[in-house]
Amino acid sequence: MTTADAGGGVAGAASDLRLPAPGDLSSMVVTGAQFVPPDALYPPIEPYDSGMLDVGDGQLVYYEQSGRPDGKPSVFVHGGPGGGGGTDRRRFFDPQRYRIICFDQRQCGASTPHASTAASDPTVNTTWHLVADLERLRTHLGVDRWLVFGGSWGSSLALAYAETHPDRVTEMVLRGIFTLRRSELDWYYNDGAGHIAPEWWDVFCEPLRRAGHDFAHDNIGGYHRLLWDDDPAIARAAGLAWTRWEAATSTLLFSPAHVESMSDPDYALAFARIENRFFVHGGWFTEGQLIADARRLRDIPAVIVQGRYDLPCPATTAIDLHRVWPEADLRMVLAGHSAMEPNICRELVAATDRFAG
Ligand code: STX
Repeated sequence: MTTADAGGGVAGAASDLRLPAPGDLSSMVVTGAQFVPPDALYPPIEPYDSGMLDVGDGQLVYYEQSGRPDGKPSVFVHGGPGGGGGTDRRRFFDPQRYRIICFDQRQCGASTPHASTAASDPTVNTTWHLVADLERLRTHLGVDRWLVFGGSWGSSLALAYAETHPDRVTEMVLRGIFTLRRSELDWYYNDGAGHIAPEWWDVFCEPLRRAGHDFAHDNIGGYHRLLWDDDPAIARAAGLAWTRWEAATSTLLFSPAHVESMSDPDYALAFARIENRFFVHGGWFTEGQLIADARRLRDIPAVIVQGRYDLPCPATTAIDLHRVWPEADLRMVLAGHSAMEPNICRELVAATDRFAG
């Protein structure tokens, strides 16, 4: 698209690359107080148990349990892929009624080895490894069946898991539906969402421009080369630009604090490397697989929460999923993408409350 060619032109060492600080562009976009209403989430809690599960391939997966040990089992499947970590994810469930299980997917969050390091082997991290890890975690914890909660990539992995093991899933709570079809990846990384957030699209394009990338197609492939460049300065700058694009476009009202929260260089590099590689491979799905196979889920009670103005994961996908799974309760709300959007977190908590029994 045209903005890819704007503003660049001066060839320079990629290590000179200067990315705007998270707040620098805030005067150019719609901003506003972005807050989670104080009573929308349950209060912060600490886990009563945590550990590192050996899932093979030299991989240790961090998990934790919070809430009520004899409560209704639920598993929180985080997004990205690569967006592990954090403590607010525990707060979507009533701790008096739920046994809340959270984990960091391979190579991100507290799981090791971390994707930002040379020790990590990207080839042992695919969707189907993660589906197997969920089963390993379930049996390790002695859980028979559980509620599966996931937003964004967490919805993709939750769907892949439930379509493979439907008998293990009691209910599903899904948000910001994402199924990695070609059209979804093109919208967000090639020619689509950049028309709505051109200032941040320009930041996303800058590392590619520096590398002489041809913007006619395949920005994901272009980034793949940069994120694994031998020069750590190139890889790190690419990691930040890729991740900030997502952070900046994930809230309906631009939030510098949200961008800042995803700007730790190790976090950003791991997030970008894992996402990028999964997207290069289309998630190891056949085109349209997750939606076609959703017919296997029709007996599972489910709520789908979708922000009408979700840029990373536009509403098309939630609507397409709902067409093959009309029994699911689709709640379209005035919001962008993030689980912390006020209208989204309210609906998510209402859904877990409804399923708490
Ligand atoms: N990736 C969308 C996704 O799964 C295209 C996602 N976006 N942000 C997140 O996840 C975090 C909230 C985990 C940072």
